[in-house]
Amino acid sequence: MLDSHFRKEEFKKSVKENVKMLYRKTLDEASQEQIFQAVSLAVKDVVIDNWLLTQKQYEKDDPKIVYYLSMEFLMGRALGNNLINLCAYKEVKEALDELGLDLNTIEDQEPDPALGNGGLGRLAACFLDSLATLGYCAYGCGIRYHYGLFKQKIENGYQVEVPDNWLKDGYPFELRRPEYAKEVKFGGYVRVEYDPATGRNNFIQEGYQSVRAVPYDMPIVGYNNKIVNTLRIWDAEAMNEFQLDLFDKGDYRKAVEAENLAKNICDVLYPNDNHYAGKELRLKQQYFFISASIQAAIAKFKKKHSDIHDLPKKVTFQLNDTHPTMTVAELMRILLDEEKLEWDDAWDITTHTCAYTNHTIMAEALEKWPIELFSKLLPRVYQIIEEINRRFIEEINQKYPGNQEKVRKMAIIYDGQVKMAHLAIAGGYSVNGVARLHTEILKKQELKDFYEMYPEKFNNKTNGITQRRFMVHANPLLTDWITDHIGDKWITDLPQLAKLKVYADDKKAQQEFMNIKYQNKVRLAKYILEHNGIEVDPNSIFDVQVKRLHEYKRQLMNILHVMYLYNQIKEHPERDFYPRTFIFGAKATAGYRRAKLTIKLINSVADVINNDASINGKLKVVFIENYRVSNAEIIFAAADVSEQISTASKEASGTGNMKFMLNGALTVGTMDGANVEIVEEVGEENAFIFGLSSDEVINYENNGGYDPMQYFNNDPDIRNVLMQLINGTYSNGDFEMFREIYDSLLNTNCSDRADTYFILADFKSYADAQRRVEEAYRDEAGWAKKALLNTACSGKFSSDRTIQQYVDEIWHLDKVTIED
Ligand code: 26V
Repeated sequence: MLDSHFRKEEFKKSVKENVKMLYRKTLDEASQEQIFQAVSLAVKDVVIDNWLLTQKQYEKDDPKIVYYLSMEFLMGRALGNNLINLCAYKEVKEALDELGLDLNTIEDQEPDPALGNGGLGRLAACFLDSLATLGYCAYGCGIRYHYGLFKQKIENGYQVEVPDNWLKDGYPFELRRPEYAKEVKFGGYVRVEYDPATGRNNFIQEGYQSVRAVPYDMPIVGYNNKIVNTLRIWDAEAMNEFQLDLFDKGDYRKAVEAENLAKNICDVLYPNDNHYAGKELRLKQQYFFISASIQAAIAKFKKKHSDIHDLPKKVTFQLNDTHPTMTVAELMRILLDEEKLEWDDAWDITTHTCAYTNHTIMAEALEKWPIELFSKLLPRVYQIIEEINRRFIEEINQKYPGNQEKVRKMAIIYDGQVKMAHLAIAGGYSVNGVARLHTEILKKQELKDFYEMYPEKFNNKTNGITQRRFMVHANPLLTDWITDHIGDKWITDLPQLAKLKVYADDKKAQQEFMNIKYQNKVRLAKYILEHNGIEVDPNSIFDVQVKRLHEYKRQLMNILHVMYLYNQIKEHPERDFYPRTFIFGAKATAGYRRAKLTIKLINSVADVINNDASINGKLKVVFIENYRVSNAEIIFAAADVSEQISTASKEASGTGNMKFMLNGALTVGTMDGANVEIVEEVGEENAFIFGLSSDEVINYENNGGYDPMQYFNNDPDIRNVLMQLINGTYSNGDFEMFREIYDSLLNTNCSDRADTYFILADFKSYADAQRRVEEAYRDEAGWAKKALLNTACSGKFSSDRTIQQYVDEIWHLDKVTIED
């Protein structure tokens, strides 16, 4: 399907026109950035036609809508992706070639919209792509942060954070929609007023400050189906009229306060990943975008439907973790105070409209807001939560008479705190984990009491990724090769990749497959040279760990193992050692000291090893600065080995693991998160599994008995490596630089338990898995077969499959096709 707007001549004309109109320039005078804007505008023109068409169809069909509510959408660049999904990439590339322009260079002008931290935000972006591609009516709802996730610079081996001013040149793929603005109220108090007409109390919020929420819409282009959905992100502005009103009354201070309140709500994405900090501004952000989104959703519903009781038939609010849990209370507020429903009615509607996804079992990520803070900022919402809590405790008491322990563990408000996960579970009809193992741990451990009370709410939805971005856009060579062999249906039906299995033993196919991998490694090597100034050998094994830096993900174990290998090579220079390049990419939350020190350690080890001529380049270590969606695409395509080495039970799913697998990398991993299902699909012989099981880890955690000192005392290899942390080997003789890391592994005084993440327990079995990697890689045909099988068996991990399961088992949406 080739849209008429992408007839080359017309497209070329449109680009030239745009450059003229926007900048009063001719093509050869325009900068690459200006050309990016002009090309994007030409693409947007086509997208907008389909956007209108889609909205018309929705208007006509009135399908059920899912609102995917998320504090984060880690979208990555839009231009290339839109061209892929419009099936116009190649045509546009040619058209631009003919104008003497390079599409890759133009794509590189686009800032990465980085409105997310990591896995949870990127998953939201993949889901939007799949929803549009499968033809479901869906809105992403979020926040238009003016500054996305910080950019990372490495200075002297340390991470330095630089603000990400992604909007500074204007973002061509957003549309401001002031006509849909909503008022959001903060603070003040609640006045109760008896209404004789209804015989009920009215609850009126007074003395509050208002913020105007203005939506910006971004198009979400479905693949080859003319569907364009909407990501709606809200920006905060001062309420001008309201302000004037206050000013008239002489309340200047309040007017200024309201203005300031609006100013900073959308300033910046909180850069924490898996760590709750309890900041007031974050609570403001949560209520801000939820109130605006829910108001807009109800207004839209009421345009077509007269009976609010039908809401659950037409709308689902999916809560992406607990961050949007305010939805439960805000929906109750609207149903009670504005729609004037009785409590039971309102609760029935709410609990059939909201659904919650849990993305982590890390205790430090659980959101618990102090009552003080909450009730001051959101007095009416807090009142409603109190009543939800009162009734919920009643229910617990009915089910477990006299069991105070249950109340203590399950109450929504307890110990002066509002527990958002408990509210999300009580207030919704579905609770899901994001991989089979994760969901089982939720049911058996973290949320055991809730599972016991509401078993019917619990379900699993194993994560997935979109092959449109992570294969078609990221890996054009492999895309063409696959399509040459099995046709192109896999682009919307990933399990078709299984048809590649017949080529696993085919010598020619193996060679072609590995040759493509080689070319992608050359591409990455070039990127590394340009951006890091390090030369790497594309013939070496590319062993990659890219993800947020967190102790539970154990980048530390990886670099300790590199130190161990280096020792081995120095001690046994005569031994055969297959050249290896260890590649890291990771951002650490600014305040996370130990994570930042781990980055310094990786860079210090890299410095020593990369500059040691005596090892003949057998080992290289690269830390790729500013890991993000755009360079991720280059990295996944080039990886031989995928490091998925979290402490078992800690990684809810992982999604990078799936991107590597799709691109033919072999997993070195623990039996954690979705790794379990990856191994199930590809076979244990095509991965390198090691380490404690989640049961073993949980058992140690519950019953004690783990002593890292034992490993230190009994294993000279481990002892050597640890001593090098404090003997200056990697710190120019400074004994103190990495002492904290050393202590974290051995010293019980510095945390409640030393080596919280069982690095020493798993070290040797990790090293053994890595030995197996080397051995396997030496067998060229054997490796090619394994790599090819990883791609062939990755069909399950498409977000298309995940979304279809959400639709079938939670959302029950209607499929829409565009008639024209
Ligand atoms: C949590 C928090 C806690 C409160 C403060 C700020 C903040 C910011 C982000 C998060 C999200 C952490 C949860 C998360 O990203 N989980 C990841 O979700 C992925 C998608 O389901 C999954 O693949 C990863 O295993 C999981 O770590």
